[in-house]
Amino acid sequence: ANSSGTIAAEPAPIALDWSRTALVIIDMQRDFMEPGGFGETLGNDVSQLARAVKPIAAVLAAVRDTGLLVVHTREGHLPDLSDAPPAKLERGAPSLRIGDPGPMGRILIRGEAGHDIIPELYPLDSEIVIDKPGKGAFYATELGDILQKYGIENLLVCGVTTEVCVNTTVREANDRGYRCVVISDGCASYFPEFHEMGLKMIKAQGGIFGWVADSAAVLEALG
Ligand code: TIU
Repeated sequence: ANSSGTIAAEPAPIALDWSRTALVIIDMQRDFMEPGGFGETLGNDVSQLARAVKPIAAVLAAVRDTGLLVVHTREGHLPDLSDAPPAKLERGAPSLRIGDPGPMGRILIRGEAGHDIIPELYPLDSEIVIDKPGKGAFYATELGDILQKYGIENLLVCGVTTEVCVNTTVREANDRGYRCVVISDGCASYFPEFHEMGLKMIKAQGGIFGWVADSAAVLEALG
């Protein structure tokens, strides 16, 4: 495999040293992807997210071959909800909120079936899994320390949802000095128009938060 590559991204191509690049897969959890989870309790049509799975699986396979650092994130809370702010807990249908029992276990609680990553994208034991209480993957997690330890400067970012956890994480990463390339077809939203605008917001103004490229362009660069 090559040690570096150039991704045909927007607003401009970007050359990346793979040894300083990590793939970050955001919140590909059953709670967001499947009926009966947190996403659906918020009133969303979860079928909108399935389209991101195959592109992510293809990039994940290529990245594993090339030897990039792989980071998976999961949004969720401790069983006693001590890390969940009241302002987050009080939202959603009163009948089924964070911590309530659902068909996949307690909604958005660490250790429950719904909180886990979907089988198609399941982490290898050698990969990093970050549990996060918020939308951004840096807030109240060890992610920054881990990336620093591995000498990471660039992030390939994908997952769900485009305008919520993906955008929040990219904005956090941008302020911390990381170059972020968001994989367009490896992200999805419950709202197709938010997906489209969420990607535009990242690459507008000369790439104000980062770059956007589709999975084919990322695979091509990985060789
Ligand atoms: N609701 C929604 O679009 N997303 C979230 O609550 N979390 C993530 O995006 N992971």
